[in-house]
Amino acid sequence: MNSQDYIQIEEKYGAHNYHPLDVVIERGEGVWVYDVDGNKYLDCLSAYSALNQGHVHPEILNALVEQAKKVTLTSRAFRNEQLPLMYKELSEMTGYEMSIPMNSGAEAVETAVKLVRKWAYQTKKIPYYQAEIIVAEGNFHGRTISIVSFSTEEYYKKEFGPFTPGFKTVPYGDIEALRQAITPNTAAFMVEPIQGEGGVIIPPTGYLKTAAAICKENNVLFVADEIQTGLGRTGKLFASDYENVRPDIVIIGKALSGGFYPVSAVLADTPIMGLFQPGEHGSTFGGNPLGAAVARAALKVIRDENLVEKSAELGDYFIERLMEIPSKHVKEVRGRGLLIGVELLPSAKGARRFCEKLKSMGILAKETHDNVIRFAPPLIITKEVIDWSIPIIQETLMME
Ligand code: IF1
Repeated sequence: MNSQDYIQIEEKYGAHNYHPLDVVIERGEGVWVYDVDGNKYLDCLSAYSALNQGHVHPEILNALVEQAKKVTLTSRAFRNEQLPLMYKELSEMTGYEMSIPMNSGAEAVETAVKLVRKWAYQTKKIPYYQAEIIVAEGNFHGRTISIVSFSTEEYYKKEFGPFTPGFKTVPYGDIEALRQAITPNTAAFMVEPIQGEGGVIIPPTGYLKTAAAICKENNVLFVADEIQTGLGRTGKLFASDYENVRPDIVIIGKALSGGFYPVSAVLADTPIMGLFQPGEHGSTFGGNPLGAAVARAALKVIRDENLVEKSAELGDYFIERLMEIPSKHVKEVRGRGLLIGVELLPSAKGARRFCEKLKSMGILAKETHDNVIRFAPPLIITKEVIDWSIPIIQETLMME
């Protein structure tokens, strides 16, 4: 069977909730993927930053295989010997006293929302069910009903109502709007330090720091969704580190598993995380020994291979080289670390056709928001591979 055969089957039997590039991947290794027709591509999406450690990292693979031979799932009705070590290593790496394990990013966001509300009633003493959470316009936090309830993108929520109340939106990057939105019933401000889906939007310098300070003044929790930006992607362990902000709650996912297996987590100190009581929250698979073993290995690779520093260095280099491309289509090249967006002018007529062209020349990248090409390769990429990619990206951006 070739690519077209697989695509036909997929279109017939699978829900049409995606419009993928027509490349049928059968194998991945490091920064490279191979399709069923034998073509090789540089992966410049990294599964939306879940593959910071690269495809099929041998150490994470080994952890997965070895753990799978022993025990994969205990449920949280019993304890297992991997989860305590994951907790401890996460705490040592991030500086947060406690964490709670989930699976998908959206589940971790839901968990953070529950935690924030619990804190609002128990600690802040907001009257029952009046707690409000402020979020930013253009946010992307996942796809559950509650999360799409506070999305500002029509196509993520249209026809999925009725929606969950208790959320307020303010423009991203607008400190005054945040200040004014806070009421005595505000429990938290939840924000992406860089908006990924929004088109790699970096807020004005000082925004996160001032927002965190305003939260502190008003006894409002500052919650950072670092699911996409965290664990080295932006050249720091967390993107919040750029402004020396230590959020009250941090949400991570994606690269926490190196792309092997869905593992997410919410991090906080004991006065907040300690509020959850037995039975109040959980998940069949969350904290299972296989996921915990994979996450431990994924974190170890980030540490041992200095992926945070690599992301910072190679990100700067990649951005510089992209900026040198004299294309009439480019409005702006921006990014932090290896989370890079190339925004095109309206006259370029959309980013999709450039992504198609890149694909035909061996680079997989994904457009976001119609007019931004996102370059986010695994953090193990080398200068040599970036040098290989630049002429291809240049030729693509120079087309009519
Ligand atoms: C899809 C976007 C990226 C996220 C942040 C939570 C989640 C995500 C900041 C939920 C997920 C994904 C999911 C993926 C597309 C993607 C995405 F373009 F839609 F926005 F990465 F840029 N918070 N992001 O970025 O995590 O439940 O998916 O594990 O196809 O939905 P999840």
